[in-house]
Amino acid sequence: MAICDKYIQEIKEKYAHQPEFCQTVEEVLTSVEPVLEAHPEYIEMGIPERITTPDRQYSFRVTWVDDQGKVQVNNGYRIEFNNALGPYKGGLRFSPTVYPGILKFLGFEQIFKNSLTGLPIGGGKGGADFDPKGKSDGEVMRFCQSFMTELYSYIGPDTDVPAGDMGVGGREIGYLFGQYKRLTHRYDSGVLTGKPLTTGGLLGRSEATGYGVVWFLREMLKHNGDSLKGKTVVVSGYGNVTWGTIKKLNELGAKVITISGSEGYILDPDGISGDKVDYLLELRASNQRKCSPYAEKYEGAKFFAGEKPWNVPADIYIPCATQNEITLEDARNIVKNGGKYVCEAANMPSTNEAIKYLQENGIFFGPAKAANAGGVACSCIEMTQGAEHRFLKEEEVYEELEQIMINIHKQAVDAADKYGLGYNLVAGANIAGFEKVAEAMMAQGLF
Ligand code: 2IT
Repeated sequence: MAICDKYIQEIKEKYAHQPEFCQTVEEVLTSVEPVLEAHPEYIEMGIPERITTPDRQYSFRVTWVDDQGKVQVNNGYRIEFNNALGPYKGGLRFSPTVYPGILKFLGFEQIFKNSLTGLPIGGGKGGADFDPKGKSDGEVMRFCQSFMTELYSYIGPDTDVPAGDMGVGGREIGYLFGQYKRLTHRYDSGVLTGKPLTTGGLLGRSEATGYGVVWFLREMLKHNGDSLKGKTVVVSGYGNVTWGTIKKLNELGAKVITISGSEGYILDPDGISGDKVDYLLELRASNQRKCSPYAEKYEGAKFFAGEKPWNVPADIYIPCATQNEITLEDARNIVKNGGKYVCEAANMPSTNEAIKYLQENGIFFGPAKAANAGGVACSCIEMTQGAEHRFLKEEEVYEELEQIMINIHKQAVDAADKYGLGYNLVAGANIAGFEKVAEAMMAQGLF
């Protein structure tokens, strides 16, 4: 029996009520099996148990008043998962789907993603079961202020540094930062990242995740003697990550033909380029969680209600929306339709069965924790900018980001090679991310 099986089994029994967390633990521990075999001292020092258990988890009530004067109550959380490499770092998600299992899966993934960036950041995640859909600006501000009132004593530029995730963008981070400042009387620029540009934000942070994904994808293609020029791409989502991804794909000569929302997907055979790309920002700002208005605005585009875009034939597929949006059935469609590459931009958008099927059927697969690490990498650059009390130029940011993405791809390739696993970026990314954290944990004694 493989060493990792025992740990995976224990987690599955103990956390059966948190299936997303069990899913990511299974993926990571299965990948690092050869590392555990080579390092019995990791087992002796309890690395598998300790790395799968958060350092600490905060949960708090968030009380606020809506526009009708009615009292509203939500649940807020911050999970500080592992700080072996640096302060806890990871986004906040505001969505009615948020519960501790979602944040534990995101926090666990974040440990290895942050490790892969090569920057000194640990892993954490937080959020609330607040639904931004249809909320007024005032309601969002009052919610953020109340959320920060509960959170501020746990975070700090060298302790724990939240950022955005689904439902949390520059506007929300601005309100959260304003309240942190009110409560502490400190302009701790490095306490939050993804700040508005007027408030210590980093030029290029909004584009960072999407640009990073495409630079990572370009490395995958290069490795296989291929290029993005003339490739047809199916992407999902319509938010910030989708927007940045499409912008960079267009720049590098690929053609993007889909976006999606929770209510269906858009097929635009002419390609989503020019002002259509900026229209995505409008869609997102409307807070309606819908992509269908795109088809009303642009001739030739068609809306498919209640469907996902994975049955549309293309060379490359980039899930940018949410967890588990590519199931085994979707993976079968991708293979059947002649797809060659799947590169994950959202966190854990593919089920483990889907990943396995895609890899077994010759699809080159780029896992999220490697491919979408550009966002958090730029967050760390934003922390540095804050600490240095200056502003970086956009070119400086992009130059560093591009290099980070090239390095992440190389680390994953090398790690898989070291254990004789071939071009397996899933195993390689998990191994490279894990090794650094495990070594730091060994160096720091029991915690
Ligand atoms: O999933 C992610 O990497 C993020 N939401 C960004 C985290 C961050 O701290 O910038």
